[in-house]
Amino acid sequence: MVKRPLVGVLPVLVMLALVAIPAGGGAIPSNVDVSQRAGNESEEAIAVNPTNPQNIVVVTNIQEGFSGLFEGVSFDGGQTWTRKIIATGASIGGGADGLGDSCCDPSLAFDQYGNLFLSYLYNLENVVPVALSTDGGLTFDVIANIAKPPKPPGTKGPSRHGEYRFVDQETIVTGEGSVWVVVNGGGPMNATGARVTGLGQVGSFIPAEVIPGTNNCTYGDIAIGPGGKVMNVCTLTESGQGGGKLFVNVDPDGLGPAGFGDRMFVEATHVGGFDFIPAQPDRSVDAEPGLAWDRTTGSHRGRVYVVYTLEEKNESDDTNVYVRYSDDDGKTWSAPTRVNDDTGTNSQFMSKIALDPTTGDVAVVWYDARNDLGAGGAGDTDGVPNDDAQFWGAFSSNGTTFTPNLQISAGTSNSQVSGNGIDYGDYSGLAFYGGVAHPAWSDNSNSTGTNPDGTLKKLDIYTTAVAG
Ligand SMILES: [Ca+2]
Ligand SMILES: [Ca+2]
Ligand SMILES: [Ca+2]
Ligand SMILES: [Ca+2]
Repeated sequence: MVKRPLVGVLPVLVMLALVAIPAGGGAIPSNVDVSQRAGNESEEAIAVNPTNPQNIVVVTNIQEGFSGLFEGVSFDGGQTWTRKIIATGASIGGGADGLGDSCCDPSLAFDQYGNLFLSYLYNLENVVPVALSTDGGLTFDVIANIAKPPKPPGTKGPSRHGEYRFVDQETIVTGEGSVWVVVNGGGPMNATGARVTGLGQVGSFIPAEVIPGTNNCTYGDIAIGPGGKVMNVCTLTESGQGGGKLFVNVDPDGLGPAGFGDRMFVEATHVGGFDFIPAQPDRSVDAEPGLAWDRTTGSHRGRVYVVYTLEEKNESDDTNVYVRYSDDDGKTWSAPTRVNDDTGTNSQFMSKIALDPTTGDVAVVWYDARNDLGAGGAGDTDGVPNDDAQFWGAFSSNGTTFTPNLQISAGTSNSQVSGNGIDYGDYSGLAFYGGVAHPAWSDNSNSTGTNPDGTLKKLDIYTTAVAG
């Protein structure tokens, strides 16, 4: 997310140790440094190939000039990674890989056929690329550039004020034989999708739809439900340190002729579009809502989960991670369940949710400052309270009860000393398949001893495997 106007080989021990650790067992799972590169990496997307769960792909921002994206590809379940920089062209279609010029905001999704979709923001152009890989992330081709939706002649549709002055905050998802992209079109949110019938078999994207009532509603997510219906979530407003109202809209027939319906209110989070907390002092956080929709044949088929950050008292910096769910396509929502189980008042932020399509279970991960009391020790790098973060997570089979929280990162990070300018960025990454969660986060602890500029406290991208 741009949030305008602001504008190797691993040691044998690690290879042997990257075995999924059951949640709640108290042990911290073995961390792997995916990027191992000088400079800062942040804003990480991660996806697991359902046709070969040993195939995992990570794409992230790189700091220098926001020109190019880091990509890591693994074919051994995340133990070892090939690493490269992609999308370093000067304009659309440019560069050795044809991915053009990139700024940031990568989003990734594998589908049931093994197609890997990548979306990101160009540096210059106000369209959104969709790139497809049919070889597990080794190579990509841009198959579409999503443009401003056509204006229906003679109709008075949803407000489109300022549309496509810029594009921001795109997200790509798959499911039910479709791929969908949602993007902040400079005013309202826009969404489009395409039919997918097999590996490399992707139809044309439908003309982008304007999602009603979403002017200045952004930093959201999109999910595909049973039968191909689609839900968007976003947060109002896109600026400030308060507000942060969450709304969802549903397109009931997905790629069919019906558009998105009216927005439905979910929650007031007290987290504005740029809400500063000690652990994100340069970038701030937003409520960062995320969706996961159960398309399994299990007992909660049709249940859609939303995760978000809520600040208990506005400007208290006591942010917490909550989950609610809906069994009626967003019309009504369950009572909120607080996921983080600490007893203090420090910050939890930038959560991510993912649903395992083989079980219907959900995983939630987030950055967590619970162990930074400013008193030294493992959770505090500098004697200042609540400004250092670890990465934590929990699992649930129903959205109401969660496992005891699991510390995922072995180390403790301080985003500001990285000099990244955007701290850990705007989001974290999570994939969940076959009973194993694969989180991805920005980390400058150098707990693995593999960060080439770890002594300078630059950020690398870390991952691990956690059995849910
Ligand atoms: Ca606030
Ligand atoms: Ca808290
Ligand atoms: Ca501290
Ligand atoms: Ca680095």
